[in-house]
Amino acid sequence: METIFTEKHELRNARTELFAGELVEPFERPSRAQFVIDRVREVGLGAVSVPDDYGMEPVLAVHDAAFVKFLQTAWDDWAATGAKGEAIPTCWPARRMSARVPNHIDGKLGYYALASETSISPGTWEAAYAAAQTGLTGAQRILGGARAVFSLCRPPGHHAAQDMYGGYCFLNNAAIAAQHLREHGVERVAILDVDFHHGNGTQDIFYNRADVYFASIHGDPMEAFPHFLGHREETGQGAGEGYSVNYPLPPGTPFDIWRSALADALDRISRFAPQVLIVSLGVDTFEADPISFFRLKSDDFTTYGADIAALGLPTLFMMEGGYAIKEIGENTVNVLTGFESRD
Ligand code: Q9C
Ligand code: ZN
Repeated sequence: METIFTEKHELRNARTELFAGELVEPFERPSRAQFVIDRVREVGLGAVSVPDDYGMEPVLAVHDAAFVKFLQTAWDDWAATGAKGEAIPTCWPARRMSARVPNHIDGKLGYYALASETSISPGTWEAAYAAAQTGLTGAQRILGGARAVFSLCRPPGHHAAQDMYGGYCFLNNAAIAAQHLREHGVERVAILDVDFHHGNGTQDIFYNRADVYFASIHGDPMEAFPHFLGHREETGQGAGEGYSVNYPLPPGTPFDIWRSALADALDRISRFAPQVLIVSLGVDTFEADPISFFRLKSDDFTTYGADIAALGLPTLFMMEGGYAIKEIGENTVNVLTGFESRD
């Protein structure tokens, strides 16, 4: 399996994350991608290639133009205020307030952020753009006939919506890849989100569409981030009714329960009959993940990689979360080698 990867991810290197009332070193840090690419090379997964550049058009096919402009200029606007730290929102358009986009960067941050843990730092836009191109290049390989590709995207994307960033995400890499596939002759795309957290951004982007199926297995939002989306009742809207499915699971969920949810999701995806499957691959379901509460062990990742391969679909794996840094390489690559063992 080919891996798409660029060192430009290192441009996303925030110094701060607001966590438990303190500014800490971000969980979503450059060494994550380094451990994953090291493991890809160690097991000899396949060629490692740098992404091609598809420009802004595929990004703007998913994201709001003013939101993208905000991401491009946020750091400079913030720095121009003389702020000493990184850009963190401190106010939001809460219930019954105006939906107008403010001029001042403090107002813009609150307007476009869905959470406050994700500090904007210099280089954030450049890294987010490179991650989107990493996903697009993977999608292009699938269009060229590849059975499976791994886009090692960083920063991740599944919390980013059409006009929102947060949860360590800025551009929705999986949604951008899915839309690109749709615009290049692929009629039906399924996105399977196995990250511990609900893929709120991806679900929102495709919620009223019947051409992109979305399935997510995640910590119950009553107990876990992003808290405000990912309930079982969310199944799509309008033309998209029946084209989203959610499996919120409780704290302490072990692999056998998680795997039953996966089996149901794979069954529904199979009945949707997509031409391509995108896997939003977060390995924060691992038992030792520092911010999550499922109990998957390293071997379980191999097992479910094979489960996914049994669908027999061209499959684009895209990196999302996973914060047990020491094991992130093994766990991620186990999914990919598990897939290939059944392929
Ligand atoms: N107390 C991804 O995995 N904060 N994003 C969690 C826990 C945000 C995760 C707080 C977690 C974002 C891509
Ligand atoms: Zn996650």
